[in-house]
Order: sequence, then C-alpha cells, then structure tokens
Amino acid sequence: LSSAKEELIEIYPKKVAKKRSKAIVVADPDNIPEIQANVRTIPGIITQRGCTYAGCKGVVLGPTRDIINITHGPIGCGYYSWLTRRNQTRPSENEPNFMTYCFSTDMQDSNIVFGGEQKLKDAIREAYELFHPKAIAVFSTCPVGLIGDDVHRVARQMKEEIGNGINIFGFSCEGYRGVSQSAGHHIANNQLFRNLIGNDDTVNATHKYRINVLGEYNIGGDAFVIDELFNKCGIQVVATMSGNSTVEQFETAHTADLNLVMCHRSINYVAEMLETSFGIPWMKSNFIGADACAKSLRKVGKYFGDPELIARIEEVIAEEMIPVIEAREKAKLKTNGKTAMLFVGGSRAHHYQELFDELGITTLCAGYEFGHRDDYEGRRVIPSIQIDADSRNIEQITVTKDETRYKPRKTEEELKALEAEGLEFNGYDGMMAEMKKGSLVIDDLSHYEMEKLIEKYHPDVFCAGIKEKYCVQKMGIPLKQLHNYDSGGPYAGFAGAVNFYKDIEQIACCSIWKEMKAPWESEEYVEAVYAAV
Ligand code: CFM
Ligand code: HCA
Repeated sequence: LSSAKEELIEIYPKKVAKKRSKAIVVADPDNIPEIQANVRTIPGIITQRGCTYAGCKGVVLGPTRDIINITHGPIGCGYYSWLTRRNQTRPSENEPNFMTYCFSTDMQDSNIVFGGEQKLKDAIREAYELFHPKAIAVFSTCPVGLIGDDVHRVARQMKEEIGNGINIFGFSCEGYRGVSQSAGHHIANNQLFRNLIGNDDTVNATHKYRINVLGEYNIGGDAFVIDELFNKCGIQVVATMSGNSTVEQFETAHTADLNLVMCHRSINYVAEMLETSFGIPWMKSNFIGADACAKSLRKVGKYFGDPELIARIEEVIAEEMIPVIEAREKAKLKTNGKTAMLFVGGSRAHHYQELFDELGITTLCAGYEFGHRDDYEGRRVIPSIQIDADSRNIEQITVTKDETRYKPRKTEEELKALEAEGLEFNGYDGMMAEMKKGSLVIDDLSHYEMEKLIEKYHPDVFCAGIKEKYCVQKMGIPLKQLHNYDSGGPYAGFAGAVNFYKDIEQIACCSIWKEMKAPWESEEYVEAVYAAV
C-alpha cells in the first residue's frame, strides 16, 4: 500500500501534490507518523466535507427535540439540514418534538441588502406564538455573517421581550467560519455550555450510578441501545449529547458523576469544560463493536468500583454476547478475509474498524473528513498542533471552577489508583494506534483519490456517505453509508453489532457487484445524429 501514495498524487500539479502528500500517511502503530489535518481543502479538489453551520446546527444541536432551531439564512441551508442525518428521538406523551419541522427565516435578496434582523425577530415571535417552546436557538449562515446581522443581540432582545422564562441564544456558525464541520462543533459546544449546561441543579436519580454519554447522536437509534444497556446494568444516563436529547438533559448534565466520550472530535470541548467547572472526569469509550462495547462497560464498572455493579455488568455482557457470538460466527464464514475502506467524518472511520475486525475484514485504508491530528495521532500531540488563522477564528472560551458547585468526583489519589489499574482519563490514543502497520491513512480524501484507491484495490465494501455512494457503486463496489446507515441500524452495542454483521455479510459478500458494469462499459456507444432542420 505504501507505493499507492505516489500513485494517488502523481497526477496533481506540483504544489497540490506537495500539500496532499502530507495528508496521506502509512500507518505504523509503533511509530505513529504525523498527518496533516484540519487545514483548508485545496480549491478545485472535490472534498466530501461540509460547512461550519452543518456541524453546529445539523450535528450538535439538531437532535434535541424541544428546542426550536431557527436557521437564519436562505432556505436551502435549513432544508438540507432537515432530518437527513437519521438522528432519532422518542418523546414521551404530551412532550413536544420540533425535529420534524424546518424553521428558517428564508432570507431574500432584500434582506441581504437591508439587513435581516427584523425578519429574524418576527420569526422568533411567530415560533413562540405557535409552539411556546422552552428554548429557541438561532443559527447563522454565510450571508448573515457577510452582512453583519447580530444574532446574539436579537436573541437577547427577544428573550427579554417574550419573557416567561424562555431561553433564546444564537450561534455564530456561518458556513465559512472554519475549514469544515469541526468548527461548528466547537462553536456549538461553547454555546451549550454557556446557555444550557448547569442551569438546573435538580437531581432526578433513577439509579445510584449516573453518567453522561457525550458525542452520541442517536443515528439509526444507537443511543436507544446504549441507554437500554446501561439501564440493564443499573446505571442512569443523565444526558446523551446530543441524541434523543432534551433541554432538561443538558441543564442537569452537571449532576452526573462520569462522562463517557464516544465521538471525541465533536464534543471533547464540553467534556473538558464539565471537568474544569464541576469536577466530572471523562473517559473515551466506544460502543461500536461488541468487544469494544464490553470493554467500555467494564471501564464504567471499574470507575465506580462497586463489586455488585461489576458483577451485574459481567452478567449483562455474558447474556448479550450469546446472540452476538452466534451471529458473528455465521457471518464470518463468508466475511473472513474480505477488505474494507472507511472514509467518514471524525470518529466513525476509527470506531467501525472494530466491527470489521470482528468479522475478519481488514481495513485497507481509512480517513476522516475533518478530524484533527489528535483524532489520528492521539491527544498527546495537542500541544504541538500549530494554531493557524482558521482555528484562531473560532472562539476559545475559558471556564473556571464553579464556585459553589465544583465537586471532584474522585480524589487525585483515587484517580491515580484507577489509572494504575488501567483506566485512562482525559485521553484518546487516536485512530492510527489501532490500525495495522502498512495500511493507508488519508485525511480529507478527494474524489479523485477515492476513484484511484478503488481502481487499484477493489475493496469488498467501501464505507462513506451519500456524496460518494452512487459513484462508487457505479464502479462495481458496494457502498455502505456509515453516516446515516442507509436505512439500517442501530449498530451500537451488542444488539447493534448483530445488525451490522448481518448487513455487512449481505453487502460485502454479494456476488452481483462483480457483474456490475457501468452503462458506458457494457453498452455500445451510440453516436448522436443531428438532423438538419
Ligand atoms: Fe462525530 Fe457523528 Fe462522526 Fe461528526 Fe458528522 Fe455524523 Fe460523521 Mo456524518 S458527530 S464526527 S460531524 S460521529 S454527521 S453522527 S456521521 S460526519 S463520523
Ligand atoms: C454533515 C452531515 C453528514 C452528511 C453525510 C453524508 C451526516 O456532514 O453535514 O455525506 O452522507 O452524517 O448526515 O455527515
């Protein structure tokens, strides 16, 4: 695979080739190489990245059902972030669900010329009159930043005008503000912390052990599975950020005693702020893959250290593994020895390698659309990451210990003892530490590079998103969407692993793909004939 790098970039002009070569590295877990990440995409290259608004509104805030999310901008931005992510929600009776609606100020040319703040105020008034929500969030799109509408001032004014305890806040998440969705995550994290987290000290304990699951967005129902699993073990999930989430979950999240971080890229900022302000430690976890899931559950048991809880967790794992092993063995008869490529946003290209491993499928190449170096190389490289002008453009907030509510959940000594037993706090080793030596890691894969990889290696399954799906399939390779799971899922937890084994066996072992020929390969080319008029 190492020679592939040269082939991938040889067609590029010299300057482009030089830049792209830094984003393509050969994995070596014993000597993790540096990779270029979180820098601007080269203009003219077809990227799969999205924008800052997508990361803020679509990803982090989108899955909360009782906040009215208003997109301040042209209608397209709101329309394209309207439930396309398959983030599911389960309101109880009489509870509102605004996620099925698409709220937008639908800015027109005249608003761009004369300003859109008045239209935004009217939209907030209308949304309040119709739905009486607890909270309204306003999201800036590119034109809003260009003309200088101040969504924060409008939010403050409308909060005062409406009163009744409503919470209204804005996000400066204009699409161009960062180099990808990742900037939007950071902006969203900051505002969640400022405007929601910690607003309500009520402790609604259903179990003795209480945790938050951060960076889990309930795509295809993943959060439902994780929640159920913890419940079975006797652990309460106070807040899932942001999957099947509510205002109340955010407001009371600071009452939990441990944060598990699933998607490090999108939510590590909140995890850090919760620790600094309230004294809640965080651990990286992964519920994708049955073995990874068991490992994550055991970590929680160890953290709380109650023998009864640990025994219960073992019971649950043993019970859940029975159907998993049966399904895995059945699928593996066919999947063993197959190959995969994974190019997804900022964490799934790592997490799903575990599930493929369980099926005996080798991941030949993997990469993130917008991960940072720490997501590839591990958090230890953070101090050495160069802060460029694009990162400086994103607000960095400093939080301090909450004067009255800071309460370390474990003493320094207790944390040290747990570390000695193998628990890692505030850490993430990144994707490359777990990849096979010699596999290829590519950041912000371009469309051209994708086609080259497929031509050269013919993987049995290519995992990516909707922009890649049909191009790849026309090349005769099945594509499994790991963003929205196509129509499948859940894939998290033990129950999810069983679903995944079955789906991947069907997809990667189906011989029909080998028969696939693009129309221009199999049909005779028909010359166009121009008739004289
Ligand atoms: Fe985290 Fe996500 Fe992902 Fe992400 Fe996304 Fe997503 Fe993703 Mo699509 S938060 S980084 S910004 S795990 S929407 S649920 S699937 S690119 S790999
Ligand atoms: C986003 C959302 C997305 C897009 C998926 C895709 C998602 O980046 O704005 O390209 O298919 O998961 O829905 O990542």
